Amino acid sequence: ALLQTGSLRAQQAAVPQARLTARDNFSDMRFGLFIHWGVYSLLGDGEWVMHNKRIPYTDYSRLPDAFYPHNFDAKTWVKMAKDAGMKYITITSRHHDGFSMFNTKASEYNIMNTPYKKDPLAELAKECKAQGIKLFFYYSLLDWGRADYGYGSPIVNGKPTKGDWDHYIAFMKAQLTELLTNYPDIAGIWFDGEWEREDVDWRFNEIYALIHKLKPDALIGNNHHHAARDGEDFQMFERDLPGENKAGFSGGATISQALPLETCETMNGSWGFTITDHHYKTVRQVIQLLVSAAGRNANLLLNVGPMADGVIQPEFADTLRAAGKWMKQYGGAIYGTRAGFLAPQSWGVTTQRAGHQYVHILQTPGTNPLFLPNIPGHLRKATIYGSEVTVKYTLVDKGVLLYLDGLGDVAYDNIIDLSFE
Ligand code: FHN
Repeated sequence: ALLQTGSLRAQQAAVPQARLTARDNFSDMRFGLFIHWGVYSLLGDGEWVMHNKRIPYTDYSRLPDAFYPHNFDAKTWVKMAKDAGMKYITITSRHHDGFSMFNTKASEYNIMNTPYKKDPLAELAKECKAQGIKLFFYYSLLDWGRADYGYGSPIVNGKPTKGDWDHYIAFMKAQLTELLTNYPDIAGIWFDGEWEREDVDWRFNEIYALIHKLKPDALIGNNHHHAARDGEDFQMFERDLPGENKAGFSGGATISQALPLETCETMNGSWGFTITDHHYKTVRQVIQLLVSAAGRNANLLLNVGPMADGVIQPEFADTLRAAGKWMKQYGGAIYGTRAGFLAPQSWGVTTQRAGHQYVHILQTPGTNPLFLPNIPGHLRKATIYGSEVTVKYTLVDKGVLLYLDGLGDVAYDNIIDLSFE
């Protein structure tokens, strides 16, 4: 059980039951597909191409004229996620380039004004519902192109000196209202880009209240790289497991004890489709990341950047398929679990569900037998997960010595299932 301080309990008490349940269900899912897809996908140089290559907005905004994803098939994408053992999808509805990948009345700069003239997010929402997958929308707070955002202008008294901040906030509210009403099954919003302007008044109290009013069980996450704030329902860690700071983003973020956690990572090194990026993660790396996240109480949101034609490149699809095979066999030690009794170790992690602690051995430990201190209760048996093969053990003091001989038949992760009375 999570230790809760008085103030955390008070915060929780103010949150309606529908949202608390949705948060719990969110954690149960453990594995999701992140999708970065937009007009930038045409250039095959990532979603930051406009900024990185200093492409003037007027030039960049000709890309939509060429956007026609003739191979996009929502059914294929959702099935791919499902076969990978993923339980949800989070897709870019609008990224920093400001282009809306959905049918919006709030801006002309949207997918309906491409030759495609259709709303892929609507198709995706329909398919997700049909195939029982949750759908979240990524939404960028930062906008490189809109005049009212006034990109690059200094902030004075909580507002940018150029642009029209009130107008921009109203625009975002209008779009969020569309996203939460036109896609009624939407599970939540994944904000990003706040870090571009730390000193502006983002009016999150109003924005979050609007979202929760429109859909009381919608979950809000904000990739601001700080401790979670009031009104947020889950805390994400970009390219880091909670508690790590490899990516240099989450150094200051204290890990929420009350909220679900999520780690997002990419299949290679890029979010949006990048033709030159062949740094594909292996199946082993993906599984170990997923397990390491679960052992830290976090979901893994694993990103693919589909090509402009709507196809998810085969290198990604293959890995997802293999991950799905693994999840089918060992998902019982991942889905619906929480971080186990033992804090993450150099050799691996633990996850738990009622009556069970799963010991995931990801690297050969330095010692055999392996000592686990302070086991939670009376150990009834230890087996190799998913089999009747017993693992020898001796109880010592309040812990257990596990004899690891004969392990190694589980690819990527040796899971020992400790059953308790
Ligand atoms: O700038 C974005 C980036 O393009 C991508 O969307 C990632 C995903 O976590 N988030 C931002 C960087 O913090």
